[in-house]
Amino acid sequence: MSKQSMSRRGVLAGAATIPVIEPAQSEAKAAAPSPEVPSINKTVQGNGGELHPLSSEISATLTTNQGVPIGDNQNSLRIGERGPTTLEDFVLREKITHFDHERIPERVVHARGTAAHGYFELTDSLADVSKADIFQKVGERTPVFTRFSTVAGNRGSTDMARDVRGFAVKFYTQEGNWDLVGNNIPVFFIQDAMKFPDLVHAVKEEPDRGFPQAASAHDTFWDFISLMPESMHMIMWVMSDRALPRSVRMMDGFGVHSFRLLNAAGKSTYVKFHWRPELGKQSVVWDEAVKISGADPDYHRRDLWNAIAEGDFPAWTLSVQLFDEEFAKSFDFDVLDSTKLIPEEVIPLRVIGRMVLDRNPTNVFAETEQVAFCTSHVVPGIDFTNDPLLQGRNFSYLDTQLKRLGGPNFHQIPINAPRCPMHNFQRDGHMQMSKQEGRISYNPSALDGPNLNENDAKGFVSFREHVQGDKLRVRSKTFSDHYSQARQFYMSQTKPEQDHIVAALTFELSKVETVEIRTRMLGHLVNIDDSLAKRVADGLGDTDAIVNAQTEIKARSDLKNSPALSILQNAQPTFKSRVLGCLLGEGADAALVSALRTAVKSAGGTFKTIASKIGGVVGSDGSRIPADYQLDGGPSVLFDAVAVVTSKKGLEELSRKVKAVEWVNDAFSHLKVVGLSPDAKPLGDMAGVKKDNGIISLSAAGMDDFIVAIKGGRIWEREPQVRPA
Ligand code: HDE
Repeated sequence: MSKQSMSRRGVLAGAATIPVIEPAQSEAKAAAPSPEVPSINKTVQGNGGELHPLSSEISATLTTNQGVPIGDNQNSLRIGERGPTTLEDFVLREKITHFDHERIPERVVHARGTAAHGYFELTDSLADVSKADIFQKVGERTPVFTRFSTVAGNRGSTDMARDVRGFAVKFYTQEGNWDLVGNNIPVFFIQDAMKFPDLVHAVKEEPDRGFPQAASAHDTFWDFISLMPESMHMIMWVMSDRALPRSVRMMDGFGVHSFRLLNAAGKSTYVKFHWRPELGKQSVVWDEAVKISGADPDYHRRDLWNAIAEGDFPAWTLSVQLFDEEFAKSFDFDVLDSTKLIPEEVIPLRVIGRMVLDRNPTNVFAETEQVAFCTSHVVPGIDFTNDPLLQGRNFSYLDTQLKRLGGPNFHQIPINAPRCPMHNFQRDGHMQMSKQEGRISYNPSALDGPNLNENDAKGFVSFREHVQGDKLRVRSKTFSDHYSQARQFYMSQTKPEQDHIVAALTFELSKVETVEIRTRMLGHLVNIDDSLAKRVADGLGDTDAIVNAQTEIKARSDLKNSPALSILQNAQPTFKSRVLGCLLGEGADAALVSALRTAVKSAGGTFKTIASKIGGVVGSDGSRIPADYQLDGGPSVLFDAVAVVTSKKGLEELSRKVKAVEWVNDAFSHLKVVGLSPDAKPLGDMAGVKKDNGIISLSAAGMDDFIVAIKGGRIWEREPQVRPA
């Protein structure tokens, strides 16, 4: 027998397997104990069962799921060296079977998500209006797990789609889990849960062709929308910059529906929940979003992960808008209609707490994928309203989790398990993980056994609401105004923000092949605002007269503008947590690079270098300045502001590269602040850079102008020049 055939290939001599003689080096390494292995085994063990006294001896050994030590993890059991594999090979079959079942159904919507652990700290007590424990004691911290998501795309789609973002928070309170399953936009497309499957089918990839992925710019979406006037307010939001967040750390969150808070006396106060990012809101421009999708489709998840890993913990304030029945009756719109919001100028936000995300998941499947949010997960002191969307959601989420997670015991998966005592007489079921002992599995019982009883003082009690009426399939007339708040949103935007809405509608509708759908949409836009419709029609090259869509209620023009609805009117100058990309040429002024790095860091930002080679460049003082990105892998779309530092010699080399010219041109056309060292100016000229407030000459002697400029964000005045209407 040759030496080779005696190796770990598992040869048969007669009926007996010849034992391993010469394990390959890598195999020996795989089998050798390493510090990580025991903990892996422990996790696999993970059923709470006690270890057999002998098993510690083999704790570094790979085992099957039954705990059987595995002798060979490289080769399947076969007949003869080149023969067929045996059915008997339970090690192979178990491993492959488990692998085949690794995926669970992805979420039909919100499939692509990223999440983190953290805490919520109460800063203002709501004890007068809610008996919920989480709202009582100022300073009390409640653990949370928060998942951000896009809606339309599948799990592997880009983070940068134009889309609503999910903002779902699971609070592990002392009285059970409360899930606030919100979005980054305060209104929704539809008014009744009945329409949700239609909406989602319309926006998802078209079923006959399987595309487009993660995009609303196609016929079925706009066909549906153009037949659903109730979606117009939401359409204004999703065509705005809100649908293109720069980072999930820089976007709002909203509970959307009106909920109820109940105090100890059972008194109800309506509430709307708002999350506000402490880093301020920031969006990207559309062309940037498209290019980031190519450069880094994981842009948002990487950003969140890195920030938390580096200790730069994102935080949001939680605010409430509180109101009573009297306000609800007097308000211009129905507070049960999720296509409407209550402007902050009408009911100001009261800040009650702060959420900080300070820990990344350690296993995306176990945590981000298996987390099961349900709107029906509320705690005593928080209750529902009759919003027909919320009522439908209360059914849908639980139903979804049963399908996705496979059975009624999904609350036992660690990420979903409450962190407070939990006991009842629900028993058994698929994947029951606990040993539910004893004779008593019912209530009431007078036998010896667990004596669990309801508690009407502490327990969940629904708001006592008087409800009476005929059983009907109707939509309340109070839900009929579809255009007024759409108009109010559009009117409340700054000029650049309005331009973006026009551009987004023009882009999306230009992708619609069926002319009638485009015409129908223009009929809705003209109901919102004449000039909006005309500008979009003009952008589409549609010269026909626009015919108003039929409507019972015309858009009101008496609603006051709400500056709170605009991102730009609320922007605070800051470079905190933002990134500066510095393109380096050979011989770059080392003192200038160092001054830039220091200034950016002291403004709270991150400094990244980009060079033709990942090895970096040799600076003016002869020392090597390493690069964080090679030019092709570090396009300027990945940075909030840019600088180019080069010598004359380095300039020559950079100018020959289309990529370097494109790098500067993109930054300029994405309205970024561009800092240029004296020798970098010709590269700016080649890239079409024209002098404005955002084009700064860099000098090691003074960084102040540059830092003030980058804190200001984008140079909006440049936009008409680079993207004329
Ligand atoms: Fe959801 N939604 N939704 N939704 N939704 C789901 O639940 C549904 C709605 C939202 O990170 C699903 O576990 C219906 C509004 C978020 O895991 C599903 C209706 C808002 C997430 C579902 C709505 C949301 C979901 C899919 C109309 C903002 C992701 C997977 C009545 C307030 C949570 C899942 C996570 C997920 C149903 C409308 C937010 C199918 C029927 C309005 C953030 O159950």
